[in-house]
Formats: sequence, structure tokens, C-alpha cells
Amino acid sequence: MQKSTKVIFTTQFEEEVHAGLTDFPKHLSSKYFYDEKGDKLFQDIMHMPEYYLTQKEYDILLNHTAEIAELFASGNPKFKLIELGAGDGKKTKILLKHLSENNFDFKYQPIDISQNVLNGLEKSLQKEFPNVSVEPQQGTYFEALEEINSENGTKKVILFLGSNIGNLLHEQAIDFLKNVQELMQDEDLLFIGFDMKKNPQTILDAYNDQTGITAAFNKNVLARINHELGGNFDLDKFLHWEVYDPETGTAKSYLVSKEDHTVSIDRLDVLIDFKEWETIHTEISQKYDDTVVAWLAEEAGLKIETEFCDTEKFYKNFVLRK
Ligand code: AVI
Repeated sequence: MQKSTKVIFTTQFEEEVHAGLTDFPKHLSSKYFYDEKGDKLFQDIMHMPEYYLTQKEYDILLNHTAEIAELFASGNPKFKLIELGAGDGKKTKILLKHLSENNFDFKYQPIDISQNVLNGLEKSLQKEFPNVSVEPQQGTYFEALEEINSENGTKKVILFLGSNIGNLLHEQAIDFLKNVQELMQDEDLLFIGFDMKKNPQTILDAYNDQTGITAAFNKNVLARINHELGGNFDLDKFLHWEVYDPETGTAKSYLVSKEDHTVSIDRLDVLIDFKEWETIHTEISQKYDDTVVAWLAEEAGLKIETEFCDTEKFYKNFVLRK
């Protein structure tokens, strides 16, 4: 970094981009992948054969639909289904179909950071399930938690699918689960997806597809900085690089500068120097085993009630209670 005039940040995006790119080593948060283009790229990722996570969770929901629905309604048949990071709802629609066809007494509240994604979801739900009462809400997981808090008195079934928890470090995941736990009542459930450890090559392939979709997704954070903050990143000067540590179960994504160069970001009034092969760490996608899931749950004050798994044991959905 060469300039250091005082800039007043007006958004969290500006502040975090400045902090991340002037730090050593450099980093940017994966939450900034998701603008309209990033949402579309993530949809494409979920359709890639290499990205097994979506299909595996879909299979679990499809093979255990009735059992899961009964679990949601056990004790108190009336509940609110709150989904954190709902996306296009493709997997959840399996449950919604069963719940609505069998006259379960529930409301569906999809929560997502992207208003664009929510608009699409709401439209498709109106068409496919006109009888389901839908209350979409835009916001981050943490804003969503406040929403959950205001729901006391209604039984809540909280869905957190897609191994979205894997984008958090263990410490952050525990904090998040603890926050959820504190807002849960005894009858509430947390239905949560975890991508499990497996052949390391399978994991690397999922984050390093030959078609370059994941690379474009990773680089989209730079494209966003260009569009929204007046940056002049040349995306071709960066490589998408994925590593997976089979011991810790952590997959990490990087952008690696192929040459010495300087990038300016007008809105932040800053110049960022890159050395040849210097990295920007952009995402972690944690993989789990049973011991780690049990540890996270215990640290957060949650109990594992039951679990569902696909035939290859690639992916698991756990049902947690406080
Ligand atoms: C949203 N999240 C769980 C995805 C993952 O697997 O970490 C995001 C993703 N990054 C690259 N491919 C998919």
C-alpha cells in the first residue's frame, strides 16, 4: 500500500476490503462473492457434477422426506420453518411439497443476504406452492438471528443447509451455533447440513472445476471491488488456487497474483501493491467428521437428536436441540 490519506468508510464492504487488502497476508471475505453475478455463478456451481454437496443433500431430503417432516411436527404440530441462507430453495422445496400436500400447519420464512435471490424464490414459491404461507426476509445470518429472537412463542424449525456453516472457522461456527442455541426454546429444532471428510481428491475437484466456474466465482470479489468501489483489478492477473488439508478438513481458496503489479481502488483512495505469487485468501470450506460435529454441538450447548446421511457418507444432516 502506498497511499494513506484518511478515508471515511460508508459501508462495511469498503471497510473490510480496505482492512483485508492492507493486511499481511491479504484476505477478503467470501460473503462478498454474492452479488447478482456471484449468485448466478453459485447456482452454476450447484449444478456442476464435481460439486457433489448439493446433490447429496438433495438425495438425503428426498430419501427421508416423510421422516424429516414428522420430526419437524413432533410434539407441537404447528411450527415456523426458518431457513438461513435459503438461496433458490431447490432442496427445501422437497420438504415444502410434502408438508403442503400433507396439510402440515407451518409457515416458511426464507432468509438470505441477497434480495435478488429472495425475489426469485418468492416468485417460484407462489407459483409452485400457492397454499404455503411465505415470509421472506433479507439479511445476514446475524440479522436473521434477531428475527428468530422475535419469534418467541412459536415453535421454530431452523434450517441451515448446504454446509454453509463450513464457511466459518470453528470458533466462529461455535459462536454462531451458541447464538442460535440461546434463541431456541426447548421444542425448537436446528436441522443443519455438514459436508463430511472424504477422499481429498473429491474435495479438491469440487472446488477446482475444469470449466473455470469456481475460478470466476472466486474472482467475482475482485469484479465487485471494480464495479462498486472503482477498482481496476485485472482478473487475468490472478490464479484461482485451492488447497485441502485432509488432517484439519479445511479447504482454502486463494487468488494468487501472477506478477508484480499495483491496483488502485478509487473509492478507498488506496493503491495496493501485489508481489509476484502473493496471495489473497478468500474462503474456507470446512469438512467435518462425527467427532468434530459432536464437539461443535457440545461447545454450543446443543444436543444431537438424530442424523441423516447419503449412501456414500459424503454428507450429513444433523438434527440438534438445546
Ligand atoms: C456456500 N458455501 C457452502 C459454498 C462452499 O462449498 O463453501 C461456497 C462455494 N465456494 C466454492 N464453491 C462453492
